[in-house]
Amino acid sequence: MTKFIGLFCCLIFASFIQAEENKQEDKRAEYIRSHYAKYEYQIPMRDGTKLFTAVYVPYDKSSKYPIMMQRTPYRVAPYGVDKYKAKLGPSEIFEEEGFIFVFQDVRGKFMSEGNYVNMRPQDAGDKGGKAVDDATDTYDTIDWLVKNISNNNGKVGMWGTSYPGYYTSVAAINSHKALKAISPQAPIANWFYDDFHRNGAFSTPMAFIFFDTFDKQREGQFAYWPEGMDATTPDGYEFFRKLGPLSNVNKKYFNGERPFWNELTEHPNYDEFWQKRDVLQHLDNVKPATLIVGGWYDTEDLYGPLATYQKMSKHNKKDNVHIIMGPWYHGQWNRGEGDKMGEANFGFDTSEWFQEHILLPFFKHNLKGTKEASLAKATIFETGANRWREFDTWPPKDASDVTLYFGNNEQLLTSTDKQGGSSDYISDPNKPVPHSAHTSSGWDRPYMAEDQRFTARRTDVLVFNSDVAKEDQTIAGAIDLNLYVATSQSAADFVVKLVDVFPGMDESTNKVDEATGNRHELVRWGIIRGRFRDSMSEPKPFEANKPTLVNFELLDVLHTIKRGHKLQIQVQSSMFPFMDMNPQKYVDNIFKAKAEDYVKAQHTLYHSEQYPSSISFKVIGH
Ligand code: PG9
Repeated sequence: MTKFIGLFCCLIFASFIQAEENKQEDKRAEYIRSHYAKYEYQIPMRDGTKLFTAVYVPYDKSSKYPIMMQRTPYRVAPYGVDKYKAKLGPSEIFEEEGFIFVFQDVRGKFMSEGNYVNMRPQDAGDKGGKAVDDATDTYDTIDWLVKNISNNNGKVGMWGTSYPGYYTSVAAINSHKALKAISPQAPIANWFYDDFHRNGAFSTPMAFIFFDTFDKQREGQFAYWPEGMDATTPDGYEFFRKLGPLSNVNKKYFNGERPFWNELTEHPNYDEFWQKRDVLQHLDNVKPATLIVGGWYDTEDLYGPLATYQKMSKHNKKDNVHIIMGPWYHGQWNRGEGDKMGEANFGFDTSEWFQEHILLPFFKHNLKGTKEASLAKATIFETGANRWREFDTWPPKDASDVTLYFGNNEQLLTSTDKQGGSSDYISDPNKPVPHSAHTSSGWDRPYMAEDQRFTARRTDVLVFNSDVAKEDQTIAGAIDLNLYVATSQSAADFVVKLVDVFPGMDESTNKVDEATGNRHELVRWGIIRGRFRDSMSEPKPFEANKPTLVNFELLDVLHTIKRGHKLQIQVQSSMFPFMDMNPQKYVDNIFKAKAEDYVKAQHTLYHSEQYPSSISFKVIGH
């Protein structure tokens, strides 16, 4: 009975919270309606194509306002001048501060005319000609807005997350002179490294779920989002295992009717198709002030912000490019509380801190000319220690090198193992290592900081531990992996995870730590499809049982392994269903592999003097 009363109280409490949240949302909507007038335009581009654009203008005319624009392939709904968005800025403090907010459907999507091209190659050249791409569309739109929207102050800012983050980077190519500030947030930089590709491995759930609706072909303009197929189970592991080889996606579900899915499967290697879609090659001359935003736990676009920052900051003379990396999942900085990521706890609302102290001051300074505190080159959240740090380069220059070698008895050593040895495991495509202990569609987020005890205890996962740290050790930047491996077959993936192992006892109370004792918290993971070990464009098989060097990198971290903790490395050959399963028998194109190509294999990791597998990283002081 008490159980039922407890449950009843919980339900009442939950509906009370929901009612409070709804009230808050209604208040926001009311605020926006009473402070902004909405207009809709079809803005003509240089080739005559018209792009649908919604504009929200402050009623207040006591001063002129800058424009904050977002271009999106995800639609600018709701449509109709009487229908308002529930949110105009990255957060409500932008709406209160006052900007002219502009949202545009990109060429060929929803209510805009023209043809849509996924990650369209940006090849129209400089802005004088008649050729069009997304950069010229941005230029033409800005030109029209500053000339036609009343009470604007002639300055434009752009922001967007993910695909809209990519369109924000694109705006910097031969940019319009009115574009003064951009914030590409989790921008896609290169679709062979972001979202569904990772060093040649493929995220079936992401691509499958996304392209089911996004890639549905329809004629003309339309306001609604197409319907997707119904899920048949909440369990992605089950669903994607039953799906079988990737060639079944068209046979069982897409029926050949998702054009970009088809293109993707025709281009399994990093060929010209993908190379043309690498926006980084165009980012050498970025004029607007730039603030790149990324999340350490972004399972979709972590490569994008880091690579965009490296490219923009190295190749531009002006010191106008900044980055912030927080403890966030995809977009959490604009919509979540940013105090937790699954089981990891950061102690305070890092998203609110970012909006107030970084993002709004950045746009106000560059668009309204206010004298805000100057922004560090790199503002980076240090996980483990849970605090913000500022650097004048990222990764920090002032750092020392550490190399740890894999050794016998599950050890990580500071020198090569004199005893010599190797560790092996059987990788079975019929029973791949799950990417999470929890059930999801296969495309989830909190797994990025999940407790890894569920994999440490499997026989197909190798585990190596450092000694217990005697003092705090802060790892900064990317982690280099040098793995000497062999397989009994001709193809293999290697997944490496960097894990922070918490002590069992709380050092302040000398008691067992019930909450976090012995937690194995995931800090970073990465994968390489072994065929791409020497080149992403020219794959090749492994020679069976021959020790072979595989080099790759785990993307950057800023993480402190605290005194009393251990650094753990796990090595495995699947991360399912988030990553597709390698057949383990070499075939030219895995998208066309057959069921019989998926075979069990024994994989070996060497840790001897002759084949000294190792990891290297940089550590910084406090
Ligand atoms: N980068 C995200 C995405 C693109 C394509 C597939 C899946 C995810 C995004 O725009 O959210």
